[in-house]
Amino acid sequence: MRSRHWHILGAGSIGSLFACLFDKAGISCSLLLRDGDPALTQTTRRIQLRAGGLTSEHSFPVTSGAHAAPIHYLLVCTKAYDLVDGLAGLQPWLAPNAVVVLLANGLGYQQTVAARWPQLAVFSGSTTEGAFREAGQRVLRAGRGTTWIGGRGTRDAPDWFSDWEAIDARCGWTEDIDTVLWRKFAINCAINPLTALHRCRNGALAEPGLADEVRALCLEIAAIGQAAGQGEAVAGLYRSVMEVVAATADNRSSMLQDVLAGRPTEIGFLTSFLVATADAQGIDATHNKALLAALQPAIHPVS
Ligand code: KPL
Repeated sequence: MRSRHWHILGAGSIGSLFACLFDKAGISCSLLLRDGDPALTQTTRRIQLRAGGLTSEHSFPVTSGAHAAPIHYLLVCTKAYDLVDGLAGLQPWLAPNAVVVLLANGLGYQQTVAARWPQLAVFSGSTTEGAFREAGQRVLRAGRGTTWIGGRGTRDAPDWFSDWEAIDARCGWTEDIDTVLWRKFAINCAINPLTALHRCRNGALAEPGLADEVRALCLEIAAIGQAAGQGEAVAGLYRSVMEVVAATADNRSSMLQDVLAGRPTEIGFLTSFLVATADAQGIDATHNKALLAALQPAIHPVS
């Protein structure tokens, strides 16, 4: 009999996917909404998961932090720019030593969380699962990926990780989550802003004109990574990026989806963080700075 109950903050496509995978594995979980969210008038949410031609239906309790307290196991799948505020809103309802797994794109918020909540057991994750919301609460699992979780200074997987091993997904524990996060960050820096700028699917980055831009960006990102002590994460970056481009050719990147939906983007936790890292190391970031400048009209459209 399992006794752990996971709360999921951020029921977008990835949060919904993991909620459904937990539910399928018999692991209890609920969806956390912020105080004042109009959806709190519902007590349950039904999510349909379409995967491999099959559709399954899942029903989850919907709750606010106050009603969920004390929260022992929290999975945060918000956008990077919502993560710190989301966690701050839940802070009063977290049990001392609560386990918090952060599964968002980008870099930068991890340091903020560690500095602000040193008492929490914070872990980070990185996933290449592909999911998107087809309509309403219907989520399509577009591609199976791998999810890595780890925490600084935690060599062996804690007991709670057995929940992740029980779900129908490739999940691994890593003692070097920083390298995993940096590698995904570098890949996202090469793909997401360019696809948002050119409003193209990932596959278009393999076409002649754009592939040269990707190569120039990768060279620069790799040099910045090297200078920041992340040589292992950026080794063979262009090849890795092109593999992801091929594997996700039909996808719209998350940043392009944000731009098309008129939402804020995660640029502050991708290219802006990269450029700040380059400046701190005294490394050239001409291509990424130009990309950041070119993107401004797309990410802050004048209405
Ligand atoms: O992680 C992604 C994203 O869009 O955020 C990639 C891997 C680029 C897939 O689209």
